[in-house]
Amino acid sequence: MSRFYLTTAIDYSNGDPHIGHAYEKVGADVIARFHRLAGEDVHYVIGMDEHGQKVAQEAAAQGRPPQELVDDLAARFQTVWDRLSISHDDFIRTTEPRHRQAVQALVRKIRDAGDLYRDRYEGYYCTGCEAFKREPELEEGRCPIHPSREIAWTEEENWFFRLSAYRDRLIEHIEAHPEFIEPESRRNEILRLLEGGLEDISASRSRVPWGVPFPDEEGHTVYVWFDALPNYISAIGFPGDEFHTWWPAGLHVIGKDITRFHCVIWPAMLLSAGLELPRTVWGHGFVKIGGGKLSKSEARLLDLDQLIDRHGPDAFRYFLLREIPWDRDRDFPSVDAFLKQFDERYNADLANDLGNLLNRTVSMSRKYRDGIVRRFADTELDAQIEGALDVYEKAMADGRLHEGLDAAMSIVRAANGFIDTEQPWKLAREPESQERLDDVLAALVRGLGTTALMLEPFIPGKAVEMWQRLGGSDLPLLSGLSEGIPTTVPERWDTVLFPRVDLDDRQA
Ligand code: ME8
Repeated sequence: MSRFYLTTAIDYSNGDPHIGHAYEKVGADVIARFHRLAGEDVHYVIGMDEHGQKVAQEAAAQGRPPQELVDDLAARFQTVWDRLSISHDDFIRTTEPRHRQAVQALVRKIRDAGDLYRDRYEGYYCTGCEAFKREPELEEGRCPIHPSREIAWTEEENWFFRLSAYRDRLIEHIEAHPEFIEPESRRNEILRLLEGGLEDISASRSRVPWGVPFPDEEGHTVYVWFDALPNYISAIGFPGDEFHTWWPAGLHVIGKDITRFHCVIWPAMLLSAGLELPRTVWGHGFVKIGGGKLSKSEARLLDLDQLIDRHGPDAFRYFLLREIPWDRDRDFPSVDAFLKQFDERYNADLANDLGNLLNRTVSMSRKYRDGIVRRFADTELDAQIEGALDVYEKAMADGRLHEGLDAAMSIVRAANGFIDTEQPWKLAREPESQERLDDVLAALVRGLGTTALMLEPFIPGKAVEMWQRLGGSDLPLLSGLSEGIPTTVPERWDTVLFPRVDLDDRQA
């Protein structure tokens, strides 16, 4: 069985989970679930980035010990991920002993390779990015990504990592393996950055006690990015041999703001330590409101628990992936516009198109055939189902999740059109059309069963429910789909899959 190791960014423990975090974890979960459906052995890891100045400052602002803050936030994030059915196999926290040991082992390997040296750092530091900044990167003395934060002038004796030595090897690797950075726009950004040259970076901090102790260097901690990036190997047992079960990773999913860390610094660290590089780093786009980054108040208005309560967890997962392409940004004009779009999508796609199709199919199958599904010949709908399944498998394997989702929903649209043209209620009255009626009903059941499987990565709970309403029990793998389509549709359930909401009554 082929293995697929998939990770997301580990989230900073300095505030509540927000919609950007949810988008990333759900998107990666869709990928994990798709690979499982394809029969692969998947290991999906998410977690928390709990060290560094940003977290220490937040704890100080709240007057609490940092460990207490990060424990609370880890529990809070995990509760939301459970509510959203994120199917991760592990949850790594950078304050865990297994992580500390792995980071120290990696730092030692990099030092043994001759890539660490002591020097004095003088320059700016942005706590928002947790990164050192060069003068030309600042705008009017501030970080353009975190303009509300003060930039701190920093002077410290540090350990430096010889990043500059890896520039040529990184360019060669990216050119020889274009799939290393996806989508293409991100690859081009990184190539431009590398062409501009690389400077060595600081790998330790002497004034930030909240971190992993730097090996054999009293008073220094490991710089937070040097600590965070190795989570991808600490979670699978590095430096123990078991780490080779999953390494190299198949895919690191991250946001576009941190591609530099994942496509330059991380691979350079791995090369220095003599470890293999991940196959692909995917830099997804950003959820924006009003053209800008999510502000704190917007994030609060788009509270994840409330969004999940609004139409249920699956509807929220559906909306995120339906509206925000996996390879680009998506800007909503305002919080209200976001909510309105969510409600409309819910009613149009899930309550009407999908929910009604299921209802109609089940009732007609019961009414005309007591639920027995019989097929004499293929119909036009069967051909459309085959075509959609092909498009889906290719799009999903390439990470075009929005196209995969659209392929699944194209079956729903085709099936609704098919009912309108075939008019099964008329066929039922015509003695000469009885075989056609069977074929039409069989194609509808097959269409919905196929859609349920294709939608499982996106709406895992409702997909199983759809499958059961058609008479199935456990969902099959993609390879077992054609033999697995249910053949006896049970009585109608008295609940609806996605109850319609009355939009006039709803306040945003
Ligand atoms: O960057 N839309 O943590 P983080 C989409 N700890 N994605 C978004 C987003 C938005 N509006 N806002 C943030 C960190 N993200 C580091 C990562 S990995 C070794 C360390 C994404 O909590 C962001 O791009 O700031 C990142 O991938 C993830 O959420 C966590 O962001």
